[in-house]
Amino acid sequence: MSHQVSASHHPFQHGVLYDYHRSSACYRVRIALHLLDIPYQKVSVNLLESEQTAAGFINPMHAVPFWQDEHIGLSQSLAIIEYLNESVSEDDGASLLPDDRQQRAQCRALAQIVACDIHPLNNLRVLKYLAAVNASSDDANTATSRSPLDLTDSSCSTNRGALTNRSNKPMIDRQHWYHHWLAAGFNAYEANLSDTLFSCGDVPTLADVCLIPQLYNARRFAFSLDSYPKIQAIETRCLQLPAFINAQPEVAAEQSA
Ligand SMILES: N[C@@H](CCC(=O)N[C@@H](CS)C(=O)NCC(=O)O)C(=O)O
Repeated sequence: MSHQVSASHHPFQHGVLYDYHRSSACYRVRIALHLLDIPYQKVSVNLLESEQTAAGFINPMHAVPFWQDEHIGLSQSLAIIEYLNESVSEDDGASLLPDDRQQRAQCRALAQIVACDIHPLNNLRVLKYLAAVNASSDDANTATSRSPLDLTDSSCSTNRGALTNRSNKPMIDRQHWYHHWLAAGFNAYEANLSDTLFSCGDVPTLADVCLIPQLYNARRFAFSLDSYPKIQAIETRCLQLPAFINAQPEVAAEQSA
């Protein structure tokens, strides 16, 4: 499997990625674009300023990434990556998926551990919703208000790791929640790995494209990766490759500045 694509065979004239540098779903697409050597332009969408929620935003799901080219407008990172992959593979045989059918299925399964079983549960709107539910159960009793993102409220007390509000109702702690779903997913991911250089063989694939951004998020939330030696070894290898380095949030932020 090769990731080299000749410059004359780019499948799109006008590929545009609606992107936020810290979004891990966008980070996946940026890695894939670099691995497939597809040139593109970016439209920055600032999630912290809720630009994705604007009426008429290009993605009715109000999320990034979103891909637009002369043929299609497309949401969902995995759909975008498979579309990009197929568009390039048709011309050059480069692929982010293994040739072997069983390995291909296994690769998609690993990618979906991250994209379906970890990420959606730890997404910004889910964390905001948790915070709002916590706040409303407290506010109903105390008539205080707080930011929907503030889950470390001083009015919470801990009881064997569980948080309660002033009226002793259980609250969900953001860090606990985040770590719980990371551990569930990474435990399964690690258990599925064999002794190959990358997640599915000896070249990077769709699985690695999903894994690396999730590891970036895990570190942001102070999640220990000590229990995952194979995952860590794969991360080290990926982060030596230009396609992964150039897609990193810090690099993407500089490019957008
Ligand atoms: N399943 C979607 C998830 C897209 C998604 O939720 N993106 C996040 C950033 S990683 C987002 O835009 N969140 C905005 C929000 O939650 O308000 C995908 O894989 O593209």
